[in-house]
Amino acid sequence: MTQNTVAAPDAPVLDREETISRDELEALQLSRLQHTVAYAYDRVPLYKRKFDDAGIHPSDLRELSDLGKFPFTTKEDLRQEYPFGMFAVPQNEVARVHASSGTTGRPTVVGYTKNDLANWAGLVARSLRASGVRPGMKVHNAYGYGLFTGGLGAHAGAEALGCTVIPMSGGQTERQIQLIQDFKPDAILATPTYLLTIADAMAHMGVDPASTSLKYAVLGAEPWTEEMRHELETTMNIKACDIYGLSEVMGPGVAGEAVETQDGCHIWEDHFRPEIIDAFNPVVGTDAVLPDGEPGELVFTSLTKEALPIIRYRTKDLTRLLPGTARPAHRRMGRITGRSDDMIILRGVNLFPSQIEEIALRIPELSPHFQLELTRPEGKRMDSMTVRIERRETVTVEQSATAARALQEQIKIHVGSSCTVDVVEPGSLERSNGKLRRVYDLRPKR
Ligand code: DLL
Repeated sequence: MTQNTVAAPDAPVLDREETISRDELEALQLSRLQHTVAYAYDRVPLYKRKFDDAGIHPSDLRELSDLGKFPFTTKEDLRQEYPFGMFAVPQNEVARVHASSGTTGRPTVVGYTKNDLANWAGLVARSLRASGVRPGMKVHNAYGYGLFTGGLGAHAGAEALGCTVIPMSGGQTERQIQLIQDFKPDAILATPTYLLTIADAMAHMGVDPASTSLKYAVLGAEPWTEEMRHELETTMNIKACDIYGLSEVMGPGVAGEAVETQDGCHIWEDHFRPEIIDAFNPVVGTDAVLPDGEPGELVFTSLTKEALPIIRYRTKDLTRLLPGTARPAHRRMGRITGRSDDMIILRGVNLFPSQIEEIALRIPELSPHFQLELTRPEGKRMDSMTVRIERRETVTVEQSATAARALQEQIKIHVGSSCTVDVVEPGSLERSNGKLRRVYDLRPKR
């Protein structure tokens, strides 16, 4: 258990949709879903083509489970329709666009009508409130502003909630720290690894990270673990909650975590219908939809979006659906273990960086700063992995050698892979400015 001295926030007034019964919610989902599939079919040529090819018509959607008969949408579809081919409204009704950074190929472009922006802000406000943020609080927003949905999405949500927003964006860490000390914000919005960068830089500047005015952090945009939550909560004396989302479906605020339970993000099911499918089944059809509780790939259908309705979007995020708790009608998602396309296959063993984070943070001598390097040594047919990880400042080189052996053993036991562990000097690995790159794959391309 994490110990900290942050008091529970006052009980908030919730949206009506947060408190409705599951039956009421499903009735709302069905009517919104029927509208959305018909709307997408009528207005977006790609959907008409795909539905016709699959021999399915919007009128075939009579109950929620019929959704499984409709074709999936992928990132590739959005790329092919670049830039605006998937928009369902004329350009003059598009109030804003965002785009993914797209390290390879074309970026994916997403659009919002005024109503979409209002719904988005409302859902981010709902997520922040669930995570302990209250009207009147000062909110330091360190998600990057610009085409990325994090900065402006979180900004609008915090404003809609009635907070005072400090629009910092990512980077310029020393300045962020100065302003945290001067403006005394109650909450911070950032990626978990960027908050770690801030905490680390505070310590170097002689500022005790546990002594700031910050009480709540709402962290997302990349995978993180319970061990990382514990690390951040204890070093900063805050309550840290998760927030999930993706541009293609909306942006941050598709799902948010409640501070009183801290047991995973509630998917806001009045706006999105989630499904879990068998990600590794090569022939994905209706039979690929898995029951709640089973791990697989998360798929979303939007229920209210106007500019970019999205039908059965394959997120590539791996998780499972769990029953609602703090918001009983809204199912939760388990922590994202990783993305199906980020999975490392090392000599036949599947692994995700989050597994290494989980194991490493249980070894007190090791810090949360690590990278994974994958290589294929010359003349060898086998790949190898090096975990490069910083030791804690207080730990000697001798102590870290024992820790390295412990990490190597634990990875072998829990993941099943042999690897090399290289414990490096504190401060020597690159720090995060937003979404952190953990994996450096230097293997020759096949
Ligand atoms: O990262 C939206 C966002 C901004 C969410 C700020 C939360 C906070 P994209 O850039 O489109 O959008 O990236 C979406 O990031 O498919 C996941 O793989 C990952 N991701 C987002 N939130 C989480 C999270 C934003 N809480 C992709 N845990 C998604 C794990 C997350 N992964």
